[in-house]
Amino acid sequence: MIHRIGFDEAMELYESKDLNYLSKLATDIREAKNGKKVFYNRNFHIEPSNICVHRCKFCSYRRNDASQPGAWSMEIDEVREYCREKFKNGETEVHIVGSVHPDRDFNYYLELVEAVREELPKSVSIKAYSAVEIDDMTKSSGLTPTEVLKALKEKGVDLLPGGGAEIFNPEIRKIICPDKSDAKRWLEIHKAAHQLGMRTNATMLFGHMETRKDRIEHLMALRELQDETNGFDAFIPLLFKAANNTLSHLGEASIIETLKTFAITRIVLDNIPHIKSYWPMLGKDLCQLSLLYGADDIDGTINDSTKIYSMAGSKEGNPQMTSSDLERIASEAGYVAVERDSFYNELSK
Ligand code: V47
Repeated sequence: MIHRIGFDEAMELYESKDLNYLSKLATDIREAKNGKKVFYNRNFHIEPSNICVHRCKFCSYRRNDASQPGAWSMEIDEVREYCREKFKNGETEVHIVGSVHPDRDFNYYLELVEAVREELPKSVSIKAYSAVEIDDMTKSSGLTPTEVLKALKEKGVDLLPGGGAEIFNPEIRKIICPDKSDAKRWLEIHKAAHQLGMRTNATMLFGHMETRKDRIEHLMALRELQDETNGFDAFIPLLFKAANNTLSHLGEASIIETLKTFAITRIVLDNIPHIKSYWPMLGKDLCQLSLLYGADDIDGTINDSTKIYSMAGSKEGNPQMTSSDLERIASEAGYVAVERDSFYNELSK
């Protein structure tokens, strides 16, 4: 049994220049938890709109209103058509992530889930919405998080994605996303989901203004909630991409800092089973390398259905991979790719 790491020890490891040692520590933990398996799923995203009331400085995707170039907003029928277009190869998950649209109310989001549920087979899980979107739904409906989540669950939401966590430090949050749900609210919404028996993910946006200390504190807040609820399945370190946003001048974290962050994440989050390496944002090469620093999940086939990262400068312009592409990424790193469903049940071929 590896002992639980404290803040000072985590900081010390982060400062270490011995990348091989960090890789070894993280790999020992990932192999104790997940053996030689690298999980992936067949999935696609629905991004219903990029028109958003929030002004997050790291976001390259958002637009103020429909008149701005590059803005879009899907009506329910368009969402239905999009599902028919994207569902092709036995996908098992659809991930809905959008924006906090100024003119959409709670009913729209319920109808959207209902439409997706009707268009896709029962074997497809619906992962929606982020805690920030759910917080907005509580405001527009006057309901509590639990009531909103219950209603979404009834319409067909199976699990929650990890978006909107950014970095929990209030001072940094005040600068990069001043007007959206704070850390306390994000954690409260995930806790409410866990109490309803819903599995959720967690994220951390790193490589902008935050320090290593902020990152470790973020991880520890997640670890504390997980001790209480055990509702998180996966943690996704999201590398800040710097193109076309108001934080572009900050540049991006180096490859070494990124790999160290994966390793520290795996070491600190001893109670979260999976660390997901999200290739549409990292790029395929860095995603593959992260498998040697604690990651055990490479998410999905995507089918060219997300724009958030390409708009922020990811080199994966129209992201899509086949199962064999994902299997190759895992096997070259010395691992065995295993297709999973949204709840990490292994699927046989
Ligand atoms: O919260 C926005 C991030 C997140 C940028 O749960 C950016 O399986 C980098 O949460 N550079 C939304 N990141 C996406 C998300 C997610 C992604 C993949 C898998 C899962 C999951 C969840 O995207 C936002 C924000 O942190 N983001 N802009 C950017 N410029």
